[in-house]
Amino acid sequence: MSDMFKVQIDNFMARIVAKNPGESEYHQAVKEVAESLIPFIEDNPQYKEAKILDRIAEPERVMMFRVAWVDDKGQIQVNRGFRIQMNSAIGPYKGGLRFHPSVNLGILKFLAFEQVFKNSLTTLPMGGGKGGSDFDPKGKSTNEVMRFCQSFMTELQRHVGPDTDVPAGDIGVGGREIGFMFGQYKRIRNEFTGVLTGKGIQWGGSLIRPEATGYGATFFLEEMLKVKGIGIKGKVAAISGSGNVAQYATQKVHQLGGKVVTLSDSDGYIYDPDGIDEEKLAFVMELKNQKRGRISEYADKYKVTYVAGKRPWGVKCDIALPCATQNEISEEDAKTLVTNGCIAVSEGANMPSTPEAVEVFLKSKIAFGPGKAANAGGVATSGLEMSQNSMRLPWSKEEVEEKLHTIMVNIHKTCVTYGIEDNNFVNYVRGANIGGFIKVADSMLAQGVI
Ligand code: NDP
Ligand code: 2IT
Repeated sequence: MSDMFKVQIDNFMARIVAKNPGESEYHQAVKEVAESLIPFIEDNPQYKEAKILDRIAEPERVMMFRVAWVDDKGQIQVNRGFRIQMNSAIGPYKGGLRFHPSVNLGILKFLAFEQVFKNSLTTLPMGGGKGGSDFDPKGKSTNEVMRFCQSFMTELQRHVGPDTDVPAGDIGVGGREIGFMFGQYKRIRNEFTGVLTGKGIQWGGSLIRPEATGYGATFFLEEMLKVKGIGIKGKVAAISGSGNVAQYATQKVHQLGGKVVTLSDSDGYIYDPDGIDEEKLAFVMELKNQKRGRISEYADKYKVTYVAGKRPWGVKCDIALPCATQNEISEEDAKTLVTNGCIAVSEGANMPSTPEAVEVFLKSKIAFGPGKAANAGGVATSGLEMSQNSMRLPWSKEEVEEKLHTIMVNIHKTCVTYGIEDNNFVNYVRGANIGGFIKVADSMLAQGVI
């Protein structure tokens, strides 16, 4: 990159850091995008004159609110709730809700920012948003989770709606929490609408939405491998996490003939050299989604290795799908993966690779699919859920999976269009950032200075 661009990026980032102090994840996400976009904007001065990059990095609106609730012991608990309405240029704000003790403004702003580009890449009419709370669902009873969700939605309902802002799940928010929040919204507003996605199938949900993020990340991986003339069949996969995204990535990799040998949670990882098949995955799903236990119990049950306090990136693999959380692949981890022969990384999680790890992947020319492209299948299928809610007609499993597959193939094509470099190397980071940017930027131009 030329010195001129480096100076422009540094100046832009100095403004971002000064305006958003202490929000390190937000700085990280914006910098990655700025590095792709500043050279592109130089060639497309209409965006520069309209200060699109400065505008896109400033949320349209941020809500922060108190969420008080009563625990099972009768004690009052106080959490903080958030909703970031980042960009509505191409549709109502759309993006998940995260419940995790680490949640803060900077983390949700990074997620909302990435969501703007991701949602644009899906080709569906969805703006970008994100929200959540520092509430920790671990160790809470179902009644406590319900009371928290009801209190959270009592405030959030003022800010959302099917044509305004449509939240969904993320870490710590799955079908159970969406149900409690939907119930409270309906009760307060007296409206049965598509205000949330990820709903239960009997009350407005879409088939394949639970599967969509993990399936989509695997379809994206498949497309990246196709460029190299290979498939998933016979490949050994390391997957992190053991929640929604990890579970369905495991299922799809297995269905396509790959062998998933690791899963993890925040306490450690399991290594199963024989691979995680449908039966073992059913055990994981019951363990995680019903019993809400720890992944170490898999090692007890199937007599395999459990490594406490570590991530799975030291395990030899051909392909890697990080599906837990941000910054879970360090520079060292990335070097280990590449040295061990890993040829492709598809990010099921949002920003799981540190900037240093991304650099290692790009330099070593392995196929690296960044989250805003690779995990867009989740929100894309949320978009399909919104369509079905508007029509009041559901689609079949096959129809939704086919649409999801087509969307992922097209996102891959967009990334190739804008990310192709010398010797046919595809820089998916640049491809996703520019490919996601153009539609949002052009819509902002058309809608005037707002
Ligand atoms: P879940 O809550 O279902 O699962 C999260 C998994 O990641 C759990 O195994 C959890 O372990 C682990 N994890 C969470 N935080 C940490 C941490 N700080 N360190 C180590 N492990 C951690 O969430 P999802 O599967 O829905 O989300 C996973 C990732 O995918 C997130 O980055 C999310 O933003 C992203 N994503 C999700 C989409 C969706 O549709 N759900 C769509 C697109 C992206 P533990 O149980 O111990 O906390
Ligand atoms: O990060 C994400 O894309 C999600 N958590 C899914 C968002 C959605 O609205 O389905």
